[in-house]
Amino acid sequence: MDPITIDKSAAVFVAGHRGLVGSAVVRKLTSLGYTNLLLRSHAELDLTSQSAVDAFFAEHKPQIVILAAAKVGGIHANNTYPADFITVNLQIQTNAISSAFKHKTLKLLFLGSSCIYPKFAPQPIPESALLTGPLEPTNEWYAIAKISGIKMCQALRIQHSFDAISAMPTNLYGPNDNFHPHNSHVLPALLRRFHEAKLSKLENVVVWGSGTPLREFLHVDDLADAIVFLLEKYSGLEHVNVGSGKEVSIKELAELVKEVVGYQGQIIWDSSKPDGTPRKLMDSSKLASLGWEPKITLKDGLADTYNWYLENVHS
Ligand code: GFB
Repeated sequence: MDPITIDKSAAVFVAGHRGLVGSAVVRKLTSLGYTNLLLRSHAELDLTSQSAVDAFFAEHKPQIVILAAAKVGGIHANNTYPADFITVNLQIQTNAISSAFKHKTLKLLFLGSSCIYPKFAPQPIPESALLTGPLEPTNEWYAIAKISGIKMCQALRIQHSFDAISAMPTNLYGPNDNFHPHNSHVLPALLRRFHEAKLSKLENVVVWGSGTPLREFLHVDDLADAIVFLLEKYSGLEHVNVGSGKEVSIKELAELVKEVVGYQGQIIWDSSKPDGTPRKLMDSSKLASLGWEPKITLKDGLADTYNWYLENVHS
């Protein structure tokens, strides 16, 4: 199937437009001149309600759907609320994908996560590693939901030629991230903890785990760029990894956040907290071969995110 040409006036439904990914996609589409974005807050449209989602699609008939709505969280939230992570994500994606198909959406992009891959997948992780081994237990519930989304897109493409593609981003960060002290991902959690420690003149900051896990981080504006690139250029069965290609240890990340925030105290490691998967670097060579590459370095992205946090969350 060849990629369709997307008109800038096409009706584009960005599900989850207030979240980290959705808000970045809206910024990107707006800057490119897309004029007909369909945006609904959670209060306006409950994506877990099949009847509400179907009525929305029946009325507005979105031509393009970017499925960036999901229940997400860091290692602690995933480990603590497994029922919420599997149930809510399966509901949101099943409702949106099936209604998009039923109401003849021209193209849908489903967003997954690098945690779909086995805990001990070969590194860097190629797309072909999917379903080749057991998942990381702390986030298998979320991962199973996301794997189901990929498979649903593939099944609809095979059986009905529905143009649904899936992108698998690595660990993301940026404006509109969740800065909750316990339920967020490591990068926003540390930005907040080091900032508050600086203000309170604390001597120590506690960071979870051993510091040895390796993670790859991508600024969400780079992801939004890749999403639009894939919508315009890709129409294939297999999902596509979207990473920065650069990995850092959690210890290196903590040092970098400390530097960006300007905190002077010590770091203490809490080994009672889980490390999660030891390493998670994606092989994004497929996307590179299509002609896309990331632009934002971790240091620049961290500084940008810290500024956003200062202006919008905590001053
Ligand atoms: O960001 P994070 O929760 O995501 O944790 P995962 C990454 C690493 O940072 C782990 C350590 O080794 C944590 O132990 N860490 C250190 C911290 N301090 C903190 C802290 O204050 N908060 C957090 N959250 N971590 C998630 C999955 O796994 O990755 C999700 O649970 C999703 O499902 C996401 O896939 C991208 O990379 O471990």
